[in-house]
Amino acid sequence: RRISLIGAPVELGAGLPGCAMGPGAMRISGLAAALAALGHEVVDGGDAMAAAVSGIGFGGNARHAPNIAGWTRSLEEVAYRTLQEGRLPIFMGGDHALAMGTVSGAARHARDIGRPLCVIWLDAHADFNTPMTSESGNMHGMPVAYYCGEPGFDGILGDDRATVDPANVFMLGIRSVDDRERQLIAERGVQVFDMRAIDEFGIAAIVRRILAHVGKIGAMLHVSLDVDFLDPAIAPGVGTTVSGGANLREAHLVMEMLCESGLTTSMDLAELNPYLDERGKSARLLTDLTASLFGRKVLDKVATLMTIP
Ligand code: DIR
Ligand code: MN
Ligand code: MN
Ligand code: MN
Repeated sequence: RRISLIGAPVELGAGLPGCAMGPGAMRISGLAAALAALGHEVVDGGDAMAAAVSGIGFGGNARHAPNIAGWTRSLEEVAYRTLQEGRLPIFMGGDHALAMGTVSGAARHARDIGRPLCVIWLDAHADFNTPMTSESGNMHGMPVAYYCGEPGFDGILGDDRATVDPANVFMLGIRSVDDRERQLIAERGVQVFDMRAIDEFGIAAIVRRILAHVGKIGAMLHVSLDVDFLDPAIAPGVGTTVSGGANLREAHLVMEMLCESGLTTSMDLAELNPYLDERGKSARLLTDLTASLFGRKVLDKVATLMTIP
């Protein structure tokens, strides 16, 4: 595949500084080389840039709205343009507010070509707050609400912006949701598979059904991976750790199943905070997981039980 790596050093969406160093850490961890070794054509497009949008201010609680509005406009355009050129963008974050732009741009491209866009949201959090519901005011807790078209974010992109149907958003790994956020995701019909669902049904059964749906409706697929989807024991480099996350094998299994499906058309690697990481541990894991998604595997063929006589 033709892959573009794009740095998205957004950090004012999070409560703590440090995510702006994420793209640098991902480059040092060897992401480009790992993907090239799998036979992909990889171009590192450098870091995107953004200018704050003056005069942006919402009602309610949204810290650094002018900065995040600028990033949303910039990344929306980069995502749209990259997909239009027939390339697969991987955004190296940057906090998760980056997805306000990346998913919106992917949605615009999908709308242009008459296909729906599905999103697989791998995260401890639902990120479905709006400026009206947020307790923290941190905009990395709002991207899903934004790209699903919730009101309260006026003036970032035009009124004709492309949005995602909440029924096409599949959340996995969720284990921390605010009260008003919980109400909103239920009302909008977001498909939430929390850690309890993963424990009970197994992550493979869930992912298999999601991918069957995506294939059936002929959708494009954006995969957004927040470091805190992973258990803090394997991925400490994030500002909002929540215990009880996905383990190493569950995370790789999701990636391997995504790989086999061939459905992924764009991706975010979000919330890596190298200042909080343990000597590059989380950055290396993100690189390994991305490599799994793009073809690294243990065997050439998936083993089946039927091979035992
Ligand atoms: C919390 C935490 N729901 C908030 N959110 C996120 O601030 O809105 N932490 N995204 O990573
Ligand atoms: Mn997130
Ligand atoms: Mn999170
Ligand atoms: Mn977060």
